[in-house]
Amino acid sequence: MNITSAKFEISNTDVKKCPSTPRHEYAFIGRSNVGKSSLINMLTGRKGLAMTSSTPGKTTLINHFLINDEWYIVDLPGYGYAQRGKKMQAQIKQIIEDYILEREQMTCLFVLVDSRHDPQKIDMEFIEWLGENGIPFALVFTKLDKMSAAAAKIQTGKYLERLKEQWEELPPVFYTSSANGRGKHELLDYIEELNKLPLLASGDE
Ligand SMILES: Nc1nc2c(ncn2[C@@H]2O[C@H](COP(=O)(O)OP(=O)(O)OP(=O)(O)O)[C@@H](O)[C@H]2O)c(=O)[nH]1
Ligand SMILES: [Mg+2]
Repeated sequence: MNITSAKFEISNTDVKKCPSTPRHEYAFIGRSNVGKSSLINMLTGRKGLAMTSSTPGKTTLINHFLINDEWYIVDLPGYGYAQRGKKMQAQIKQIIEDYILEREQMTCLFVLVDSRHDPQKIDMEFIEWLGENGIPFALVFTKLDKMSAAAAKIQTGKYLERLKEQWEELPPVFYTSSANGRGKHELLDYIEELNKLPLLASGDE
């Protein structure tokens, strides 16, 4: 699939105020600084669409982008950024959880993990929580340009092994780099397939 148009639509802290038009929607989540906003820019081919920063904690709102006048990409705040302070962390956690649990038109949640790191407790617990709540998700390894192919195979392999301890079947897995475009076509093709499915949300379509 090609992306021919990508427009910022709205930012929210409240899931109830998110766009009500029934469209397929794909959200990007993961620890702060994992590369969510960068991946959205890479996928859409628009560098400044989602705001990125080398300092963690940049995205603090639910951001909707309308793609090809047809479906949404959603940039979410990252989780697990301790420097935010307890109150702000709790607020962000609430925003994320409400969005994930209440947003019926969210067809798939892409969970990003930094390919350089060993499996992190916070990611494993988050993924377990998704399972408990029946949330459809896929796993996206980011920043693959930062390591050799051999090292990447070992690191990402460790993650998948850990997941197999929790899950009988692994979710779809994508290997990406926002720096060199790796994984773009695979991700967009996956979304294209999901877009063909009937939207489960409100029956008023
Ligand atoms: N080399 C490399 N750097 C990346 C990649 N993706 C993101 N980065 C860098 O990682 C930093 C964080 O990227 P963001 O896209 O802002 O991360 P985020 O997950 O949206 O972060 P928050 O909004 O703070 O939760 C930036 O300095 C990016 O340039 C990648 O694939 N390769
Ligand atoms: Mg961000």
